Amino acid sequence: MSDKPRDKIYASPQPMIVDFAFDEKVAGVFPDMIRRSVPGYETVISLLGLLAERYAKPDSRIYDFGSSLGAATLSMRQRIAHDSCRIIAVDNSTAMTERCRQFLAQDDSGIKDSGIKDSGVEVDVICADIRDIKVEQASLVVLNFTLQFIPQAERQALLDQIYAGLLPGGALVLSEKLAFDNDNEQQFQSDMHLAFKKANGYSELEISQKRTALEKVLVPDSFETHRERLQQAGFKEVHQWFQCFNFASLLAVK
Ligand code: GEK
Repeated sequence: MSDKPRDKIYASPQPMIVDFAFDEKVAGVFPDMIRRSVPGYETVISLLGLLAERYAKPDSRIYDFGSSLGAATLSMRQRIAHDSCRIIAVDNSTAMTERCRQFLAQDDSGIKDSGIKDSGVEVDVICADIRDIKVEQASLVVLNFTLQFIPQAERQALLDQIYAGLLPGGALVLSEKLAFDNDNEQQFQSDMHLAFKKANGYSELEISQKRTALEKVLVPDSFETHRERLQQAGFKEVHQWFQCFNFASLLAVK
């Protein structure tokens, strides 16, 4: 059982379903919501720390785009060995960035008290649209379940500008909900995602109301589309390092 506030946002019938937004209500229950909705989320978060340990270079920047409450930032900060690195966590929801700053402040003391690691990696939390941020001197950029919220027509330009700001050998982690071209696979993966949400205590009503709210907001692409975009941006290596049902994570290296 989790001690996090429980997500009941879509638990009662809503007269009109409005488009999903990362507002105060969502930010308040976000850790519970994402854990119960995205299969493999906690594994991806913890393994991001290992990827950061491998790719973060001294005197470089690490960008966490669509940072929400800073789970990916925290995981990376705990594993990055170079104090001269700086993490730039960016989200355009004020509800998320305000809470993110509080979580980071709490984590700071937690690390020092436990004596696990006194991380000197500084974090800037910025409330902005990731499309307006110029990526510079980056050894690692993380888009952990964020690109899916950017209009499809703007995804290539964002990846191009991330590529331009990465150092040679730098990496992009791209985690996304996937769509599948094969109808049978699409059916299987969606069925399993539905089973996952039900097993985590979401009712049919909650699942269906949230699906309607997300319909125009979260638009998934196929693995092939992601790979083509990354290659077009210039990435020379693209690896899929994680998949759990219809959620996957790719690593692209410059
Ligand atoms: C995690 N990465 O816990 N500019 C900035 N932020 C944006 C934009 C944008 N244009 N569009 C959406 N967001 C996190 C989880 S959640 C995924 C990422 C999910 C932000 C949005 O405000 C939200 O906080 C985040 O992207 C997506 O590892 O909820 O499924």
